[in-house]
Amino acid sequence: MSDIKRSGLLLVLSSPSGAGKSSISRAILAEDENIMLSVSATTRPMRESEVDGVDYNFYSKDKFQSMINKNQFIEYAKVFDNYYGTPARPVLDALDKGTDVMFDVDWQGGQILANKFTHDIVKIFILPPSIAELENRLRKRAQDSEEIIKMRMEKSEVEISHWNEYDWVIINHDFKESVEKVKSIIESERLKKNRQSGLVDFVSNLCS
Ligand SMILES: Nc1nc2c(ncn2[C@@H]2O[C@H](COP(=O)(O)OP(=O)(O)O)[C@@H](O)[C@H]2O)c(=O)[nH]1
Ligand SMILES: [Mg+2]
Repeated sequence: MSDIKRSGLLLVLSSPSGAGKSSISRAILAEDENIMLSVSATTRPMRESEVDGVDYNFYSKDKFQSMINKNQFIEYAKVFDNYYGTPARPVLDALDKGTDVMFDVDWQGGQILANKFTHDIVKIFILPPSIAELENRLRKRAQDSEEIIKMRMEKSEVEISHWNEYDWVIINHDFKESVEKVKSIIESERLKKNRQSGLVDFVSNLCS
């Protein structure tokens, strides 16, 4: 009776490009074995630093479209000029086993996931300390052309405008501090009473 498993949490992390979200999520994933990353599919070209199947599944537009047709995405969106989507199967399997799943998706993905998984969703938004700092980080990364950096900066404003749809907001002044903050959010969310399986039995044993 007491080992009814809770289903996993959906940890949605959004931010404008260059706010530090990817580094933060990587640090959390490396430390916590009960969290897996939802590896998205995308039609955008692979960056030099990326690994196919690890950072994204890099697909052609045709392959992506055929997955849409077969209903294989939980959500997908057009971001910049490319498609990004969350493959359903790995996510549903993990949640079923009680594994928490982290999502690096934009505000559109966040909205759809929140509508589909009302109870188990945790939405976290990462803000840059300033717009100048955001542009700095995009340039330092030196992975994108000037034209793409400009477009990303314009899109950043749209992404930032959705901050209020999130449960938790972190201003990323300091990488290590931000990682600690995300960790404490996850710990707190796991401690919510209706997410602690076996609590009723535990308490009734305690008092019998
Ligand atoms: N809706 C949705 N957005 C995604 C997905 N995967 C990535 N994104 C978002 O697409 C945007 C662009 O991602 P990317 O091209 O990797 O550039 P980045 O901004 O440097 O991380 C980011 O806001 C990601 O969070 C997905 O599966 N669904
Ligand atoms: Mg990213």
